[in-house]
Amino acid sequence: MSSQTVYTVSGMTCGHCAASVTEEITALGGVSDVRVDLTSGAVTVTSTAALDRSAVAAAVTEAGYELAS
Ligand SMILES: [Cu+2]
Repeated sequence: MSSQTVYTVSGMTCGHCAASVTEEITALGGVSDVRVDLTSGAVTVTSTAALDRSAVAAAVTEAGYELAS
């Protein structure tokens, strides 16, 4: 069973930003898909189990951006 969560990430402006965030979140265990909408900052993460929000926040910070909501 997979779960899907939409996060909002602030500070992303281009495809490179999106790629950085995608790479860091993908590195979290159990993540099967990451989709970034640059216009809204929405990051849709599909994972095999519910993710720890603080782990996602840390991954986003690692990429150089901030989890907004
Ligand atoms: Cu960028």
